[in-house]
Amino acid sequence: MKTLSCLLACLVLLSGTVPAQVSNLPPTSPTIEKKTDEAPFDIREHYTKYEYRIPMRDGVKLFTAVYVPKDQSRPYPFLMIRTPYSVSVADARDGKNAYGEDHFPPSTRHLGPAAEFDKAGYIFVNQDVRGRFQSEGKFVEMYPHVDEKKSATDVDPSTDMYDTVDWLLKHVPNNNGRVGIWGISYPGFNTAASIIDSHPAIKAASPQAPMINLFGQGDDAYHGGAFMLAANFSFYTVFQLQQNPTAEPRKWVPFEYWTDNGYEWLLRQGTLGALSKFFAPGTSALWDDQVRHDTFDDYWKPRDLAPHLKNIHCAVLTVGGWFDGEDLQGPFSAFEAIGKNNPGIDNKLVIGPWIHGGWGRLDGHRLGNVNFDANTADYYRKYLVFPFFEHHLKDAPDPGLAKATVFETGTNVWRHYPSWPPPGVQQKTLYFQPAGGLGWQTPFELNKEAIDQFDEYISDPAKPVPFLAYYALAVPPEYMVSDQRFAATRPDVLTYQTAPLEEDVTIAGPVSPKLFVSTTGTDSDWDVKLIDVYPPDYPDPNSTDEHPNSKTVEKDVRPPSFALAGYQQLVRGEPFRGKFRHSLEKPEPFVPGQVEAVEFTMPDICHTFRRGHRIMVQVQSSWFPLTDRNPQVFINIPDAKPEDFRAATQRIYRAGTQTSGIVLPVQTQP
Ligand code: PG9
Repeated sequence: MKTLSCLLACLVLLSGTVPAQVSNLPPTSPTIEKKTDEAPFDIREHYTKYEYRIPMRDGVKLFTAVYVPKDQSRPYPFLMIRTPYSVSVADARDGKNAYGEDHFPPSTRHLGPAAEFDKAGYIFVNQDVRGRFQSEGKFVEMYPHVDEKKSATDVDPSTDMYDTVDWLLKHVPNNNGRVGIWGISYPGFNTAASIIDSHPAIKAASPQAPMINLFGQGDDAYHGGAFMLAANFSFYTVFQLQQNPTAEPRKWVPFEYWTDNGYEWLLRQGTLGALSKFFAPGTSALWDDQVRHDTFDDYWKPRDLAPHLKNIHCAVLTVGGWFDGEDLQGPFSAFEAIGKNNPGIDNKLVIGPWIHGGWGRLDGHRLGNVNFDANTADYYRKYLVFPFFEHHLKDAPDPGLAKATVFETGTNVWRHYPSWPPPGVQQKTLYFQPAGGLGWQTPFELNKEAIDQFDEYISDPAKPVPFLAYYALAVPPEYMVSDQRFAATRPDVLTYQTAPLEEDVTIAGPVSPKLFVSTTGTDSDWDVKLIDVYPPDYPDPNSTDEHPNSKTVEKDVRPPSFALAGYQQLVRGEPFRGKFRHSLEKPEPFVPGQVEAVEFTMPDICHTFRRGHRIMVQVQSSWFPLTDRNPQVFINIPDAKPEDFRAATQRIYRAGTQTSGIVLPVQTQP
């Protein structure tokens, strides 16, 4: 291991960075490793499957599939997943009957977070959560945690987990008395919610892309108070309440738009209220909850999991992706709350350059037209998540993971930090300047005569700014790194950019726009995009860059399709609905023409803008259909009528004391 550390230290020095904590991890593969064509691991050959209906304290029985290694020469830990999407590891979306002790996942799937787990041997436990598929009970969206449990009927994911673990320990032979739990997205939420008041046998958990707060904090439903329309309409037209237990998992049949142009289709539907007609009678309950609760109200407050993440006694490895279009903020909220509420536990974070769940199923070498020069997801599976569970559940050597293992885009290196955000960052403001400039000097410092300067545009809800330059349905995840040149040329998008950078600028942490605005309306969205502008002579991607594993590349991560010279890569974008500028609970109208401050925080990044690139900021008042349209009048938007939607003239002020800009956590030391 000493040799390895020396090697890593040399590599680290060569890469010009000395991470705050040199762990003993093997370095990221500097090249794209060819996958070995080994035969897929046959689960049926190595595991016996059992199905149980485990009784909870309130009498409800939860359907639980258990896969036990045939090799009984040694005891094994449990490794669980608790899901609302059917225990079928083949996922109910393929419509096959996923149940039955003779049904095994196809060789393309694995039972654990990575193929390594299946081969290493665990007792895998897959459970339908309460109220889903073959489990009894009532499904509740993001099941609120019950702090004061007074009787056996006070149940929640933590009690269901506690009762399940108790039962498994007593009924499944040859276990080693330890339990791990993991899951991505909703299963990630269930992982975080299930380890509260941990059962003592739970030794390790990995909440991955967990939803922590669906309103206002950047998870699935609302971002800055704007409703994430395209993603949620596509999701809730399929994810609906069921009469439980269901005889068979329904096939995940995506909504049929009869077009590939989601922008035009959703624009043509007009208002949020008009979309209800596309739900069969009695199937819109979950959708209605999302749409009707459009402030941080008594529906959303108990569903904010962060304040309940207490009394956790296991090691936690929270995982997320910089380009997760669904639950980008959840991993940061979970990592922060678990660390704050449970001092002393082994609480760690991994963030890679991945789309939602990409770390579990892709090799992570590319997204859209952006290349990461290594199989980042393979690295995570092999050197991060697998050793984490092996150590805590089987006493394998401690992998020595850093507190925060994060992939720095732009330079394409893994950083191993003692905290997140990392030490050594300085909050600096890039100010909007005249003629579309962007710089560390205020316009006032540039020109003392500069007062009351502003830029303005007309925002027309009938012609909202698209979030894609091409036709698509739902939300193609590559949008989070896509080219923004199509928007920069629009008259309803303000664009500010620096001169070409004379040196690298690394941003590590949350990014906070601070705007001074006015509108002729009484409400408005202020959507901000931070963009990396490639130089005009940037070399074309290697057209022979036929990734050796290109057959494994999913449509989400399509290979480069054009030259990158002048590419305007989205690094982070976030909407903000102006009526929430003082409170997410109590929206307030704008006074037409009155200048107001609008300040908000966008989810974290870890990105280096390379020397010769430019930093760009775009500001706009619609981002469709990523978010729903703001009528630009102060109104209850779910009840808005088509005639309520009005154009407005928007102003961004950049002079005197009302100088708009964006606050960036600039890394001053590597
Ligand atoms: N992030 C997905 C989701 C959860 C809850 C509401 C809407 C979407 C998911 O993949 O679970």
